[in-house]
Amino acid sequence: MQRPRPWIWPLLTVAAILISGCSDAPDDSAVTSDPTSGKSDYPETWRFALEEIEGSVQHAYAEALKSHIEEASDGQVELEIFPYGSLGTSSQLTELVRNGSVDLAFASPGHLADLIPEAGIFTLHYVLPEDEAITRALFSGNELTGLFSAAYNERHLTLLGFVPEGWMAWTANKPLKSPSDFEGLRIRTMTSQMSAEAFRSYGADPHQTPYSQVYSDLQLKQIDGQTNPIFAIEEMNFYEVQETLTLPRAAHFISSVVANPEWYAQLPEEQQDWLAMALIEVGEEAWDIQEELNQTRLEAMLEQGQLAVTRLSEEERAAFRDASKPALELYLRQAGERGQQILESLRTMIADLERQSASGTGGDGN
Ligand code: 6CS
Repeated sequence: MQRPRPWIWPLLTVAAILISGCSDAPDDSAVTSDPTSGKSDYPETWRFALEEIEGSVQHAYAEALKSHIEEASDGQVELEIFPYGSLGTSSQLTELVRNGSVDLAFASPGHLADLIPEAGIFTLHYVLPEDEAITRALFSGNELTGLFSAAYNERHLTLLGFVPEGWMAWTANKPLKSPSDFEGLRIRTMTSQMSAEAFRSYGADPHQTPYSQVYSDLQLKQIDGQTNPIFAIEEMNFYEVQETLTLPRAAHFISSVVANPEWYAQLPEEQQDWLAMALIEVGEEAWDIQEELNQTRLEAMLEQGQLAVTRLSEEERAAFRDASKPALELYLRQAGERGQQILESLRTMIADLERQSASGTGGDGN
């Protein structure tokens, strides 16, 4: 499938200006309701901005959310999806949802952590468990989301949930098996200070750039490597301009789904319920969506025979875990007391899930 590349950013600015000027709030004169059914006779449109292109995990998630909401509302609500490339960079999307130009958006902590340092915990390495069933349980239910709600609210965002999108892989032109392999490596990271610090801790020279710039920077040799989940490395064609893929099992790519607080607050209770129900249902499907996409995209890249894959041993991972401490210290400095509490709560939740798993009692993260 031909995917968009290169990116035409000036057009996006125009699109962002256009969308900021339009509103779906119905003009009173146009509203006609059937008083017997309580239904308005026009569909209401909710605008959902994505940080990823069509075919991605976020796009599959948004399509699933769309069908759940449209079905639950019997067509009274339509979800309009704006894939990456139609509105702006991740940071710009966050601004669009904060100012109400879009209603819903994906906001990845890797970009968001400068605004919401508490969310930067997901940029840290070796904090989330290696066991995927435990990670899945951790992200199901509302307990984890609840830890971050106040931090998001204070920065004018309503947090609706976190979406895990798979393990982050490292690509470069050499295997990255020890921190010394990172010495001086110009690696592209997401734009927050914490994203960069995770690799500066290994001795790398991080370049914090938008997603849309990564391919050309690799092609033009402005950078030596980058980090992203496997499905993204395939669909953004990064594998075409890289020779190695290292699988360190250090961090998952986590994104968050956010809403504009005023938009969310003015939704009738019934619509908030449709949204809440759809988020629960799609949240359960999201893990399978990412697992399938990451698996099939890895196979597709391997078939092309262009990338050499390295999986780190436990010993090699331990060396990175030791070297990652400066990034944890930056998180604690920037996220303060609440960040410390989030870290402790997260560790307690993981330990509880590990105990339940070891004793065979399971657990769903609630
Ligand atoms: O690397 C990035 O910037 C982006 N990566 C993914 C997989 N999703 C969105 C994010 O902006």
